[in-house]
Amino acid sequence: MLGRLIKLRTLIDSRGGLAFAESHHDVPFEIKRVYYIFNLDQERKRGEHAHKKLKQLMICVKGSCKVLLRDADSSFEHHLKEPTVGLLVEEPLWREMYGFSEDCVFLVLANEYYDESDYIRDYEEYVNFMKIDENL
Ligand code: T46
Repeated sequence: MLGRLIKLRTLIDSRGGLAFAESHHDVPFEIKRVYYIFNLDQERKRGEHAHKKLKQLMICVKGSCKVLLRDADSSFEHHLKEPTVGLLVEEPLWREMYGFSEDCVFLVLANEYYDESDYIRDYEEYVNFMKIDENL
């Protein structure tokens, strides 16, 4: 499997559910940024990039979607459908998100501020980056 699933601490009572994540306690990094995608086109993919250094916890807080994680040798498809489960991605994996349900809201907790220079948006470039990384 690529990526790691984390069960978030969750409290459920007659009023509903409450899930939470704290830096270093539930998420193994300092959370510096939160972002989410919503009103998603069900026919289109998001992602199709890798991050060189960024660490993320991805949570489908509403609805469901698929996340494909890929490295130079293998790939793994996750089906996120629980608001209490996060997908931890700490390595520079290629990722694609698709198969969004109509109501999907996909939340990301990240350890760094937005930095376009951390993105690799071309798959061949990603494979070369991984080869260089292996040789270091
Ligand atoms: C990810 C998925 C779920 C910003 O200005 N600040 C930000 O914090 C982010 C995340 C994006 N942007 C800008 C960069 C692009 O000009 O928003 C534009 C769209 O970003 P992008 O094409 O990367 O969107 P997605 O949905 O393909 O990917 C984003 C995140 O980049 C990615 O890390 O996990 O959402």
